[in-house]
Amino acid sequence: MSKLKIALQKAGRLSEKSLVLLEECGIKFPNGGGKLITESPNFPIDILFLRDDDIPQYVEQGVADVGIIGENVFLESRKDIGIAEKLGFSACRLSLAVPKEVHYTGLDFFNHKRVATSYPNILSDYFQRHKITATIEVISGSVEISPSIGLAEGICDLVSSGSTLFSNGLKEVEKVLSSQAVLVSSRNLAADKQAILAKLLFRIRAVNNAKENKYILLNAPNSALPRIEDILPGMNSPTILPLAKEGWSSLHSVIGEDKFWDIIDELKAAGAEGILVVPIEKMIL
Ligand code: PRT
Ligand code: ZN
Repeated sequence: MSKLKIALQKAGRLSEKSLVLLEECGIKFPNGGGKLITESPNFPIDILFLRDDDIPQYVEQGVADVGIIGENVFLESRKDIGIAEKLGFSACRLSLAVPKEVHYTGLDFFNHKRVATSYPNILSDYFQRHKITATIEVISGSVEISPSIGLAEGICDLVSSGSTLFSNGLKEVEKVLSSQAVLVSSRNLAADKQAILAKLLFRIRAVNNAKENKYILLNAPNSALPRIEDILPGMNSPTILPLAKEGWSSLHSVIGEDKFWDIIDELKAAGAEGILVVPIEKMIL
């Protein structure tokens, strides 16, 4: 039987979270032990451990069928592969930054300046779109020290908390790209591999939908139910069960994690009591 080959980052920021996602999808695999390839005993998948920068090429060439990388690596690679799913973890942004003492008034600052980056393709597209003429100095690491050693007037690098920029005396001035981990896929998968990928995607979506939602249970007087049902934008209509207490019901529904605190206040105001919010492990839509 054919198997799907998935490429994951061997050691880095995406490694652990990629493996956790597969585990949450019920896919088991032996403890790597430094091996470059390992097979799952309970799902038709082989895992290849690679450097993230090599993954787009391997997927394009069919050495791997799918892979997990940052959107930044996907776009920079310019390989002919597709994004099958955005995965929601390892979020960061690719930003332009300049020394903090610079009086920055807009993108024009970069005209005829040197900008150091490991993302020359993304940056040159960005400058072209914004009609900026700058020299891009390509370096592969420690981009943030370039201004202080006189290599460039600005940098374009990944930022998450901003503390690396801060501790190097730089300030973020423009966001070039928002990025997160994505599942990339070859454009020519055989039908049997496509079927395995569909199964994998079904599981990934169930896991990620669950993370974005909470299960909510509450008690309310029957007179308050119509108002409460309006407040709760559940998957379907909520489940309502009568309580032993005369004229009261228990209501169960699903709410988005992001709306949670706003909705709680409205529910209390509408007469809800004993509100319980619990995590959902898997959610099939
Ligand atoms: O060895 P290999 O080539 O496989 O790994 P790598 O060193 O190229 O990549 P790695 O493990 O550092 O990052 C993998 C992916 O994680 C990136 O391609 C991004 O999609 C994502 N990611 C998320 C980040 C960050 N957040 C991040 N903060 N990648 C890098 N950084 C670095 C950034 O380059 C800068 O040096 O962290 C520093 C900034 O962080 P803050 O928190 O100080 O702003
Ligand atoms: Zn890398």
